[in-house]
Amino acid sequence: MRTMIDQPNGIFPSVCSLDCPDQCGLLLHKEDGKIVKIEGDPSHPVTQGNICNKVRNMTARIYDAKRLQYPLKRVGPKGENHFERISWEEAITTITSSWKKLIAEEGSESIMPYSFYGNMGRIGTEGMDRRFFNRMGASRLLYTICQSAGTEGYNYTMGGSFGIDPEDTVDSKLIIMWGINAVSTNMHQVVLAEKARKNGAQIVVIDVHKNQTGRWADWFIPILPGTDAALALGLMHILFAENSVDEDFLQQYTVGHEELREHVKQYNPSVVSTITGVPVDDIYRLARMYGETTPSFIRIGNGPQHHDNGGMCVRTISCLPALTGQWLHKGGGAIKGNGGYLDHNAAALQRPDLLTKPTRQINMNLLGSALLELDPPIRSMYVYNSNPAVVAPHANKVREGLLREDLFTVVHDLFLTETALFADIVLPATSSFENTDFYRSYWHHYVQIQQPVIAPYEESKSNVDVFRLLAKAMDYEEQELRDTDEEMIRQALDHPVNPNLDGITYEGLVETQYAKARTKPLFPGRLKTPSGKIELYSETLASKGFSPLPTYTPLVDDGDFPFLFIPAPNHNFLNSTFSNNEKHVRMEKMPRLHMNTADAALLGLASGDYARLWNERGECELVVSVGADVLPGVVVSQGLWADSPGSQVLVNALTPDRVADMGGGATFFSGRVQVEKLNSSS
Ligand SMILES: Nc1nc2c(c(=O)[nH]1)N[C@H]1C(S)=C(S)[C@@H](COP(=O)(O)OP(=O)(O)OC[C@H]3O[C@@H](n4cnc5c(=O)[nH]c(N)nc54)[C@H](O)[C@@H]3O)O[C@H]1N2
Ligand SMILES: Nc1nc2c(c(=O)[nH]1)N[C@H]1C(S)=C(S)[C@@H](COP(=O)(O)OP(=O)(O)OC[C@H]3O[C@@H](n4cnc5c(=O)[nH]c(N)nc54)[C@H](O)[C@@H]3O)O[C@H]1N2
Ligand code: SF4
Ligand SMILES: [Mo]
Repeated sequence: MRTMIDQPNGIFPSVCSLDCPDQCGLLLHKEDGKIVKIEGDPSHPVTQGNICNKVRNMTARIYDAKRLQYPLKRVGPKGENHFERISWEEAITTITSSWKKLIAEEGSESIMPYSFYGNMGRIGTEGMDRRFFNRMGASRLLYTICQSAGTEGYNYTMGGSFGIDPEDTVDSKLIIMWGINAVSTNMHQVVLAEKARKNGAQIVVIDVHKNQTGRWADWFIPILPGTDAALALGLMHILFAENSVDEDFLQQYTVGHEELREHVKQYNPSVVSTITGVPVDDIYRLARMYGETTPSFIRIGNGPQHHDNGGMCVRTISCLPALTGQWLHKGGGAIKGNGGYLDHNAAALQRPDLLTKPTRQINMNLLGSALLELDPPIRSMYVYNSNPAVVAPHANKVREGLLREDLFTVVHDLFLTETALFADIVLPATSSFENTDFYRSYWHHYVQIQQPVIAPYEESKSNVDVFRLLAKAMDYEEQELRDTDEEMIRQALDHPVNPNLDGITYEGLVETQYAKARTKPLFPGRLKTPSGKIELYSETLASKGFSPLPTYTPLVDDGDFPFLFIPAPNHNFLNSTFSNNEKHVRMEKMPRLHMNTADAALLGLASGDYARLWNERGECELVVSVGADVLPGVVVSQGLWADSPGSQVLVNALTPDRVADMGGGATFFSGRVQVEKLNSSS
């Protein structure tokens, strides 16, 4: 059969592999064997041919002259970009002989994988890699950097990552974007909300920064960072006090509503206003709007959960739709994440049974401490699908760890990332358009497939191919370490306990490119919580030492610095991806620090000035943008910018590596900083 690779010209279906809820259908235009244009696939039911600028310009990344072409080995000091070309054979032999020696001398737990979702394809991110490291008995990474606090919090209320079908949100009459910069990070939710708006829906945005999403709202509500749980409790206070709750729904589908009614009496609007910075009148206005409007929809973003109290915060917000019985109405309810609907057979894909005895688990948010303080130490780290030197919190500590001479580091990536500069061996990775994999969105309900459209770039190899090679060189004989891509996809999709996937097969996906899971609304129905109902009161939380009822807890004291620092994502990068591609950097211009006019005046700062930010963890320098987009006492940056020695744009140098209340989550947005004007001469 003629594959897409064999056809030098044509238009071929594809899927966006980036870590983005939208998971767009794509069409790749090929001329003379090269991708010349990327556009949206108009036949995709949710994304309907619209894609973001990042990916429309992605050909520039795929064929960027800086892309890695062949394996490299380090020939000078760590971190200083002295590398020499080597063959794949030499690379694999160097890695596996080092690992064999380490396993014999210090045990397999001295080796640690580090990865995330730079490519969301499942066999490449949680397939052959997991099989390999399970077979080895390596230390295990806890994948906590993104949404784990909020996911755990939401689960206590709702029993899993289940919200409403986003396609139904066109019917919503009130849409609250709560801590999500959807214009940049979930653009098709914005398209759907626009359709709802045409039918009369109001759009409210609650955020610490009036960014592009705040500007798009009908009503923007600025809030102090880390205080959203208090606002949600204040809304509940008013809803109960004014009898705007749906008693029938509470009776039938929730547990703990009587306890909650009593509990929220303490969160009266004036108390809540003092905590959140939201005026009392606005708290009433929002509560009444919410109490009176059906169907209403809350899109819960990642912002509020990247805080010390993030788990409980999301747990609290997710109680709101139950109070007014929204889940029974099409277009009513909430979405935090919808991953639960599309659960594939993770055990068949990852093969945890290959791990013969449990090994230590390492929270990826504590990478710096893991590299510097663990005993027995990590002696080798294998990084793929991620760029921890830039994206991980407390970056200076991470880099100090990466500099250890006795740490053998391998980085597999498409580019010589900031992390790769610390590597002993660098391996070139294929782009997703060169691979076979399957994809499942964590927002819409479609499973999609990627088949290779172009041949591997130069000597690059996919994650799965590299792990097959490593397994062979380690003399691991198991068949599951030799399975083909196709076999692995079949194993993952064969998941009898998730009937939503019934009928979704490898053949079907090859034929149709995408398939919608057989999902149905959550209500009427039984949730996967212990009671089967929405748990406004959670015994499970109580048993873990938390308040069983939704509660506001202030952020952890992060020292005596005057500003809370929110280093959020930006529009034209995806985490650190694209930060090294000229076109995307040009679109984003420069890293800025948004600051309130009153604060700037006290510091003698004006828009365009350089400011130095610092705390006990590190420092960075950003160009100030002064205005009313943030409240006093808050400073916001956007984007994880590429850094080189002396560039001082590493925002994660300032972020704390404390873990959140739940899920071992990251607390990127709970750090404090000092800000000062930089002399133009420095
Ligand atoms: N363009 C683009 N798209 C992306 C990404 C990207 O880097 N760039 N990253 C992808 C990934 S991995 C993820 S996880 C998602 C994340 O996308 P989102 O869910 O949008 O999460 P964030 O952008 O982290 O933060 C959302 C908003 O929360 C605000 N915020 C911070 N703290 C608080 C708070 O205490 N309360 C409230 N109410 N708001 C707060 C920030 O100002 C920001 O506007 O986006 C994905 N899509
Ligand atoms: N300050 C601050 N820090 C943050 C955040 C924030 O909001 N603020 N957001 C956090 C969040 S939500 C997340 S999810 C993390 C994300 O952090 P990461 O997962 O590290 O995301 P990226 O920076 O996009 O890096 C992905 C890397 O994978 C590589 N890659 C892509 N495809 C493949 C492949 O097929 N194989 C291999 N081997 N490599 C591939 C890319 O080239 C890129 O270098 O960052 C976190 N860091
Ligand atoms: S990054 Fe998101 S919006 Fe852009 S093409 Fe990919 S899935 Fe679509
Ligand atoms: Mo993320």
